[in-house]
Amino acid sequence: MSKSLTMQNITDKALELGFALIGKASAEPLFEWGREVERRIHDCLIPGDTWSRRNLEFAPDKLMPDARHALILVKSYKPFAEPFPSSIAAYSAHYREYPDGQQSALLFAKWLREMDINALVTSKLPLKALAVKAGLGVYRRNSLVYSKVSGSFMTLYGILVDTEIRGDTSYDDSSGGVSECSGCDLCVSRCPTGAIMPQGAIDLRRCIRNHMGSGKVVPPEIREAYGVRLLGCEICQRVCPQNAHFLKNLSLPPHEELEAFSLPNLLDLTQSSRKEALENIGNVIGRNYARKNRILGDAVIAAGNTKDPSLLEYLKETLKYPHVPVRAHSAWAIGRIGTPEAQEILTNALNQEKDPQAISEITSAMEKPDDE
Ligand code: B12
Ligand code: SF4
Ligand code: SF4
Repeated sequence: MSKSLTMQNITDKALELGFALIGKASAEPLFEWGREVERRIHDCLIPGDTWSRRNLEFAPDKLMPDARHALILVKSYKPFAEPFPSSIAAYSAHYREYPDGQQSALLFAKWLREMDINALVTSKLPLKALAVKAGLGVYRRNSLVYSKVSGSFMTLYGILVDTEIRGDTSYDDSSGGVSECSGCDLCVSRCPTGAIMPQGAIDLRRCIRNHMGSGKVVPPEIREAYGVRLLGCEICQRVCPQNAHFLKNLSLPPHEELEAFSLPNLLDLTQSSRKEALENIGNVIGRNYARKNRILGDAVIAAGNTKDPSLLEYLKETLKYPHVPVRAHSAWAIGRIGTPEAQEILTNALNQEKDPQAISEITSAMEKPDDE
């Protein structure tokens, strides 16, 4: 039982658990972050209703009244090689790495509690702002934090502690916390939906990732930019010259893992296949993301973007699925495939459909067959 831990002890333990870096920031409220969120909600860059459901908290003492520090743990990962094979819906390595890092963060907190230090693992704090404050990296214009060890390819975890931890980390990558993007604006110009504002704020209405997993109808103007992806978009990281070094020698996930993300597997509505498919992808990206209607809604968009007529046999079934966004996306996807068979499926569905939003999607899909 000892409360006299130093940053050196803490760093040794973090490295032992597989983290690349750890830093500490004081537990004072992050007023600047709070003001920036308010501004973005006011300017409609952040939709206020969905944001409040995230329950992010800029004042650490709301989560732990006697918090002294926020410890920020950094786990580095290699992104996957791209493109994925044509019938596979892509997912970002971030989501594969996150659950393991979370387990390690929980072990870290347990270890701290064994030293009589109250420790709370939380994802409810602004982790990027804290990482920058802890000197672990800098913000760049794509709104992500970059460290010297991983570029932007890292996952962050926060642990609040109630005890003073002496000493500093041996590195300081803060450079004032501000990006050195200078003349570059590649992420701004290459984001397929124009979601990155020149000043470095993300317009959540346009960011593809913000629509993924929402379970809602994705605005039609965003759907094509999804590409054949299921979870995550890395375009603004892959075009970044500051990440070039970390984008060498990449590999695809193992074959068995990729199979779980094959579109026929994801779209098959047969009861037993569905359960198995969700279990398999949940084992990779975590159960929180592997939710039935949400996965199906996004998989259908990815299927439309393959323009592969062999997927019509699945899409004609998802076009009858109970959740309206899945039907709406299915109509769009079938229209995008655009073969005579696709037209026939849409015509038949129009006679059966009762929901006004789904009817409108079927009608637009029939009116504008995608003949690019
Ligand atoms: C909400 C959220 C999202 C939202 C909104 C993202 C956003 N940029 O706000 C959506 C769903 C879109 C999203 C997407 C992604 N996310 Co996210 N997300 C979060 C979450 C929960 C909160 C982020 C947040 O605080 N946003 C609010 C804004 C106001 O905060 P901010 O971006 O820090 O804003 C500051 C800067 O803009 C800076 N600033 C202001 N003006 C300027 C001007 C310039 C020039 C610069 C450089 C900076 C700057 O000051 C602001 C206030 O402090 C965190 C987890 C957490 N608990 O923190 C993960 C997190 C940020 N996401 C993460 C990741 C990996 C992603 C994705 C890459 C996932 C993927 N592969 O698709 C994408 C990237 C999209 C992008 N370019 O941001 C990682 C980031 C790792 C890193 N290297 O930074 C985090 C930390 C998750 C984690 N635990 O690892 N995400
Ligand atoms: S994650 Fe994709 S859609 Fe979102 S800002 Fe980056 S490039 Fe644009
Ligand atoms: S692509 Fe250019 S502007 Fe965008 S984050 Fe990287 S260096 Fe900065």
